[in-house]
Amino acid sequence: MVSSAWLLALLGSSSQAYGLRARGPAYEAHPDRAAAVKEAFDRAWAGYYQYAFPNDSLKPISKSFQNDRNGWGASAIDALSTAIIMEDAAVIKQIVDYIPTINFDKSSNDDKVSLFETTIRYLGGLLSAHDLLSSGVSSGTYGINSTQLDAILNQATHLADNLKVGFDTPSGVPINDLLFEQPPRPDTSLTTNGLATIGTLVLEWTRLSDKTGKPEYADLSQKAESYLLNPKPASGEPWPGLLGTNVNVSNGNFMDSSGGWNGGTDSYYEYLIKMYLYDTSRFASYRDSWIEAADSSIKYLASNPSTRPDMTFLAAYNGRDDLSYRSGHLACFDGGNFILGGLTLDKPVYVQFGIELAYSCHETYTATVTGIGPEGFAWQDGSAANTSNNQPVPAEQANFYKESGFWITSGDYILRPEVIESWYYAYRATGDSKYQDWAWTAFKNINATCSTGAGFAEIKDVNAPNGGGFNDFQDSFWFAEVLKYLYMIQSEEAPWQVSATHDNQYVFNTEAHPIKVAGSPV
Ligand SMILES: *[C@@H]1O[C@H](CO)[C@@H](O)[C@H](O)[C@H]1NC(C)=O
Ligand SMILES: *[C@@H]1O[C@H](CO)[C@@H](O)[C@H](O)[C@H]1NC(C)=O
Ligand SMILES: *[C@@H]1O[C@H](CO)[C@@H](O)[C@H](O)[C@H]1NC(C)=O
Ligand SMILES: *[C@@H]1O[C@H](CO)[C@@H](O)[C@H](O)[C@H]1NC(C)=O
Ligand SMILES: CC(=O)N[C@H]1CO[C@H](CO)[C@@H](O)[C@@H]1O
Repeated sequence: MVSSAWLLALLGSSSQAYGLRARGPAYEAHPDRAAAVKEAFDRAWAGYYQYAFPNDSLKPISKSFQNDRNGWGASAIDALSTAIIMEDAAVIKQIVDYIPTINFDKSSNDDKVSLFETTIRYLGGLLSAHDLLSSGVSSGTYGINSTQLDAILNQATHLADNLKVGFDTPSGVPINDLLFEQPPRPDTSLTTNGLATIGTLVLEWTRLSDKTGKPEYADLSQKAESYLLNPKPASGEPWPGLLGTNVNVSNGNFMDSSGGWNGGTDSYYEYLIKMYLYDTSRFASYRDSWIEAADSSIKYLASNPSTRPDMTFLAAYNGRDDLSYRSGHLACFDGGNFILGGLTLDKPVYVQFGIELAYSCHETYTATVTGIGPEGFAWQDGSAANTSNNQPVPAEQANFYKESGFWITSGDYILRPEVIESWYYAYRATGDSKYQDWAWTAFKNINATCSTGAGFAEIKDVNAPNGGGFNDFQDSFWFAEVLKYLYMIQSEEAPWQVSATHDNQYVFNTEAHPIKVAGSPV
């Protein structure tokens, strides 16, 4: 028999941190706040349902619609996993009834179909809904029968069968833009594809294979990914694990040395660690690439603004010698991804670094008149060695930069999630209620500034009173991501909540759709 003293000694020897980690942080739900976020979701949904459904997106001010995602009801599919997490039975029923009627053989206005956007929003949304609704947690709750469940997976499969022509290139690196006249075909006038649009397919396409038992979807996406995991030529990998942006679809070679954690490259890095979380046994090499990228980022890209050494952002690069100190709202997912990596790999150094990034993105919110962070910003690196790469501070923002540690290069806010997403991971890692408070304040500010007409609209200038006016558009990721992270950070424990103790049952795709993990929980 093993004595408890012996067991304690064993645990103690594998570091005190292990004991803390095994127990995990304590969380405290705020049902009142969660209910207020759900009110916002229901209001946005009601506007969309009345004026835009089953078109893609609501134009909240003119109370009309826009088909910006091929006319398959992007907002409906993007809203479904959030409605399930919020237990919003009426909305779930509306969307589940609609899914079998979607015609994935035809794109509205014959618009080109983006392999990447369609994968993360539609394929991810359908697979996530199927995972959630067929799990023990949700089954039966909403009166959804097996015919309806099958229709969700059949539509996902049908969509992928139309999309898979994108991979029909000499290398297997896909072409992103597809023409959906039947039969579908890739736009072969395109000869390159980008790091993020190639490297942010593998979770959804692998999940589809794992659910259907048909290996071809996983094989196609993993073949494409193989060129990213083993980049060629050497100039395509300026630092270990940090890659260029554009890839030649004929031979899979990188064509440049520029990148970072910004739009165009970002979610390639995000998915490396998420694939390992999805299945540790199949995706260990993805983990290794993530570790290389994370270590290189900490070593070579971490930058403290000259006026605010307490803040840390990641620089962008064009080769090793040309760093540029600019970032934006999109890149602010990076904190959350470092935190997830640290939790998954038991490396507190990554969690700590992610928390610094999440804090710094928070400072982009608190600095502005609306309390909402801008789309794009820049700074000067504080270390004397790097002054030659520093851009001049715009004169009219000199005082702002002195106080805030960044200046605004693009002042709009388009209902993006990433800053709040990183606070969600910071909260799950630490249990620190500060992050719930940050998210609640951000929600109240977004709700106060962006509520208009039949829903929520983008604003033109986060640093002007009332946001400086609206753009008449509510993107589908408002439903999929912003409202979901705002809700989950305040809500009760549930199987989809991110775990700090190696028992994640779901992993979130880049559109915040929870995908059921396939391997043993890590
Ligand atoms: C968009 O909505 C309009 C008006 O309700 C409807 O006539 C049209 O069929 C919808 N388009 C699609 C792609 O569903
Ligand atoms: C499943 O539910 C749908 C929608 O309520 C209904 O139309 C259909 O008849 C049901 N099918 C079965 C086999 O119960
Ligand atoms: C892409 O690779 C092909 C095959 O090696 C080559 O012929 C072509 O010139 C390359 N394209 C560019 C733009 O470098
Ligand atoms: C959000 O905005 C709506 C509409 O303006 C308002 O009724 C509601 O009270 C707001 N919620 C919070 C928490 O401020
Ligand atoms: C983020 C950044 O620019 N870091 C660089 C600052 O300068 C030193 C010395 O030249 C470089 O090693 C860092 O990469």
